[in-house]
Amino acid sequence: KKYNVAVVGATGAVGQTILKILEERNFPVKNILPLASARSNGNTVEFNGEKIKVQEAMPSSFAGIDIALFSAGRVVSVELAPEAVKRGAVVIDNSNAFRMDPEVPLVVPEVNPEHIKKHKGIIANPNCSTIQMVIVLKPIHDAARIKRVVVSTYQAVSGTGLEAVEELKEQIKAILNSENPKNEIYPYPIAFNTLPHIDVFDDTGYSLEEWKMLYETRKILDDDSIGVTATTVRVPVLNCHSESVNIETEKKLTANMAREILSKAPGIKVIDDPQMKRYPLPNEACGKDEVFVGRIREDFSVNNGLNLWIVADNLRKGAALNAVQIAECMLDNALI
Ligand code: A2P
Ligand code: 11C
Repeated sequence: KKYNVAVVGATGAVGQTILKILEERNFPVKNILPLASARSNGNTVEFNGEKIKVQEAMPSSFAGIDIALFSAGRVVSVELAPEAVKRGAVVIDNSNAFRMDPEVPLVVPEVNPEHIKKHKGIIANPNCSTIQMVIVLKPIHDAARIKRVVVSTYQAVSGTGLEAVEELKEQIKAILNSENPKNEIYPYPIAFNTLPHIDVFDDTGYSLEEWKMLYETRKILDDDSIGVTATTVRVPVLNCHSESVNIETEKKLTANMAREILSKAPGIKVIDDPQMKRYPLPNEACGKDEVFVGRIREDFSVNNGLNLWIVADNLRKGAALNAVQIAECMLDNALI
């Protein structure tokens, strides 16, 4: 059986990656419908070697659609996802619009595939920085019960979108030409800089990106007892998020035990040989599907602590790939 698939935000960084991944994985697509804003009228995207016209997303676009993959931001999801569901589509939504809705499963297929079964039309894709972290936390939690996580992120500009990727490139050129860098997307130049600011701040002093790492992790791991405290930082990397993660567990895990557990876990590749200068790097993770883990070592400042370094392609596993894997999981379980 083949399916009619709509990609909302098909001209964007994640949308284009979704199209590529549907092709690569031979997803059973009958017809593909690329949707974007009115600005993209007249544009085309490529799918399986064909140029396909982009259409403006509107409620009527979803008539006859079986699966709608949304990645056009929160406002578009809030407005159009319920319209797609009304017309019989299953929505896999990459925005933060529905993630914390108790009626909406929040899924990483390697971690909590069973949650998909409870869906009522919408399944949420977690935030990129949460996805790569929970893939690693899950096997450690199963083995030793995680009490608390302290995470600092080093997030690439592709997480913001294509305009941010352009902004970084332009700023690098400007600075190397001794010109003043222009910034529109971020409050300060990101080139040759780091910004401890991702998404909006609230009156606690934390940013929404930092809260997502707590609340999404608890929902995915189905355990509200886990503490997560985060500092999320934008770095001048084009693609792939990195994370320094400190984990305190109830039971003791040595670094070797953790390495062993992680090397057997789904979706993970351990690269951990510091003597040989081998550790995960954004430029090596780019274009890859796995979540890469290295620098696995004991935290000797507490009884049961681990430190590790996690890198993944935020456009792929952090967004597009995870969304397509959710769709595949639904097909495998006859949920569509
Ligand atoms: P468009 O290219 O027409 O603006 P990115 O995250 O890379 O910035 O991409 C955002 C994606 O969301 C783009 O595909 C963009 O389409 C799409 N988008 C933005 N606003 C809307 C809207 N109001 N309706 C549908 N798609 C939208
Ligand atoms: C970033 N994590 O890297 C963000 C992008 O909640 O879906 C995704 C924001 C979200 O900027």
